[in-house]
Amino acid sequence: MAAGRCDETIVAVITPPGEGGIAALRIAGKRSLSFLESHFRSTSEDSPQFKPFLMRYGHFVGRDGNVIDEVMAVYMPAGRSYTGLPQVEIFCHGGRQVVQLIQQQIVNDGARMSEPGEFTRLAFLSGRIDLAKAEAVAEIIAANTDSSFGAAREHLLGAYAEHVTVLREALVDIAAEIEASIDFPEEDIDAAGSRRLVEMLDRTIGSIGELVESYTGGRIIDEGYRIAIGGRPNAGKSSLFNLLLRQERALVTPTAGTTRDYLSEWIDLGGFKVNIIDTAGLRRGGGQIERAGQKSAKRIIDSSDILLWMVDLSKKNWQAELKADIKALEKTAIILLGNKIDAVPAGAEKAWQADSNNLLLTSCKTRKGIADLKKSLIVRINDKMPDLTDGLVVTSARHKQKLAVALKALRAARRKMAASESPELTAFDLRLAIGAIDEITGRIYTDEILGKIFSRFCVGK
Ligand SMILES: Nc1nc2c(ncn2[C@@H]2O[C@H](COP(=O)(O)OP(=O)(O)OP(=O)(O)O)[C@@H](O)[C@H]2O)c(=O)[nH]1
Ligand SMILES: [Mg+2]
Repeated sequence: MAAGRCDETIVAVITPPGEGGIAALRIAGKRSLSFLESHFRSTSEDSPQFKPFLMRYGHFVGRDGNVIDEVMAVYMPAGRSYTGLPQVEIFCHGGRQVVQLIQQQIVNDGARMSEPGEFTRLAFLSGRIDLAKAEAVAEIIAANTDSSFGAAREHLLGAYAEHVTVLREALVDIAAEIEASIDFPEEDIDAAGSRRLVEMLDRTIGSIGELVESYTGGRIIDEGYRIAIGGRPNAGKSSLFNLLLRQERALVTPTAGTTRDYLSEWIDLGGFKVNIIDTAGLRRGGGQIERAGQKSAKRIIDSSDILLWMVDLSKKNWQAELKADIKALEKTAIILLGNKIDAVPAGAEKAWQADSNNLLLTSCKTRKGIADLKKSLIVRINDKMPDLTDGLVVTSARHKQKLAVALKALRAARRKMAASESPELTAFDLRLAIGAIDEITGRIYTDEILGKIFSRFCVGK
């Protein structure tokens, strides 16, 4: 696909599938304007030619001479379009058939249907945007909470890429000075000079370290905060799941062992994307299906950001059960919920309150404690968040990995400088770090990297 890309003209519908007021198609490549002009008929008498960026109204006419739809169309010249190539956009009525017919005409003329993310890939390859910004385009399309939108917007506006570029320049400066001392040993770096280099390197290591750390929150923004609901059968897990979802999603019955498989749903909690998973109740015994459900429940609990462990306070032996369960769970991020508080005699919960500070009393029946639980979850998520206002949060696992590689190399360089090892070795580590950073902005890339990134896009972006 890479070969011949420059000569091809590609087309895609850039609005979502289905019916809508308006749909849009984009054509990019050398022949885009001629494709448009061969189908466009102005309904007034003005010139048949398109001027850049001037939206025109007219008819889109098929090869057979029949009008397909009334459209608005615009032409953007090379270097001044989204892709950087000559580009055309056609706005027609948002009917499935209309859109398909227009697209088919352009394909019949010789255009190829675009692949997912191909327009943005072209924008990157034509040098119009860097790779971090291309990824931010995918992020902003996928953003459906306050926090993910905020981070994506800052990435798109470029504060993050700029910060990374500044860090890269600092490293290039340091490397250049060290390399000069290799090439011209008579210009050896003096004591003051090497102190200055070490300080610069320390500052850069600090900044990259902060970026790596911001990924704890960044991952939550991108992938969502994972909340697992666990507990013995019949504790009220599915009831809580439904309450948090505000819909009767999971089956709730008085029979222990109702939930066999796990259920996973997404909600917006305080502007954060949250993944809530209702699991099968954990207990010894049960049938084959129940045991399989419990196995997956353990896995979900282990990989969650927080476990809500529900305890049925109306059960006589809950204290002994809880003690044994906590020991077996080996999970530290946990909130204990003493549930069914409506069904126990007043004062009976005292034993519970003495236990620990990570606990709440709830009733899924009367909704007591549910608002407090939500508040405490939001506080916990916020605690993991870096400062989102400056946009310097790493939300991409790919970037985090490259930054970690850079950080490791820089720490090695720092050790070598401190030990006055040969400058060749230090310079080598610095170049490694610069290379890792270049993969973030796309200064260095392979088709494989691009393939991975752009396959996450939708067709038409
Ligand atoms: N009185 C009272 N009953 C509750 C409360 N929460 C849940 N229940 C009841 O307890 C029973 C079990 O509730 P579920 O939500 O199905 O419990 P579960 O933990 O999902 O159970 P399994 O899926 O079988 O592990 C149902 O009859 C619920 O109506 C509560 O706060 N108070
Ligand atoms: Mg259940």
